[in-house]
Amino acid sequence: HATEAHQTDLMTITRFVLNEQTKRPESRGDFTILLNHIVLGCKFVCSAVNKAGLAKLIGLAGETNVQGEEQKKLDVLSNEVFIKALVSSGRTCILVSEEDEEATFVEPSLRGKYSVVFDPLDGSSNIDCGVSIGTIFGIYMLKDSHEPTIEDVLQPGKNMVAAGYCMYGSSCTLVLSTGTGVNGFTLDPSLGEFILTHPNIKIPKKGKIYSVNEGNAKNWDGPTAKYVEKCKFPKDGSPAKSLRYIGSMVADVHRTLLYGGTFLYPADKKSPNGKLRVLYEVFPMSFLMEQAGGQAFTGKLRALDLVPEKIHERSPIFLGSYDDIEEIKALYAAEEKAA
Ligand code: P6P
Repeated sequence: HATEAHQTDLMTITRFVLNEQTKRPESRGDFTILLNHIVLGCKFVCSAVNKAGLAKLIGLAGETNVQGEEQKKLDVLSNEVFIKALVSSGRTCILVSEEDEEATFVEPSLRGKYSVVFDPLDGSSNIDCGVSIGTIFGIYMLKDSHEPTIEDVLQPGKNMVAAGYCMYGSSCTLVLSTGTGVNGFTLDPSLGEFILTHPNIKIPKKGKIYSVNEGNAKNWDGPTAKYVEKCKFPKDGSPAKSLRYIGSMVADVHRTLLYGGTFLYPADKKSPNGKLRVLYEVFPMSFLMEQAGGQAFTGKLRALDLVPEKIHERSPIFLGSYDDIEEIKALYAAEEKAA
């Protein structure tokens, strides 16, 4: 009967979130409406990315497609779709996108109580070789109704009410947390619905994989170098870890969430704040990691405690299995003490 139930009792992402939200007395359905518009954006991007292989159809900026239309790069196109979907939801007030230098302040007639920070197509440089890429998003709720200012999105990640990513790979998987655990949904193209496929995701306490761009090794600081050395040449006789690095954050983080281990984008001499952006890469992934029982650390503090000063600022990030990140924190603490 279980399979029958599955076939007829479809747990779509909308139904799942509605169930969660109705448990909150103050909920008026706004979040569910907002999420539905984010899901619409993800469905569009999934379809466009899958077609991207037919380059002539999608083309790249500056090229024209078979209809002779000027084609936009996929990340520009995706950004426009998300901005329009979020504004038209009538539930947002400030939008921060990796693609836009300035934040978007929604006009008063369409203004709602949520701010959304997002990277519409992270890792888009990997499209041409078919590597999985993704949309990453985080959601803040405005405390009370006041004229929104940029300060309303320069909040620590721990104030986010929800975060998630959608990975465009062999299948289209949306992983979401609204603060009560992490759940994964897979797009069923025949229904056009995201169906619950990964309920209550928990990251293994320890992992056998580390994920970092070893090409930056010459620029790493002491603790990072020591941690990677320990992964490759363990002193306690345990087996060496495997290195898995895809170079697309959503894909590397999704594997880490499901299989365990660590994902690092450390600071280095060339980039003292690392490469990944605080608001729409570090915070959402750190939120998910903590909700799944893992940790996220910047080398100095808990990632979600960071208070951003600029909407595109960067931070080093070490995230993954709880015990593995404890090891990294101990190495940084030891360096702190020795200093
Ligand atoms: P590197 C992709 O360009 C990205 O922003 C993330 O998705 C990814 O984790 C990182 O950069 C890869 O950076 O320097 O290792 O190529």
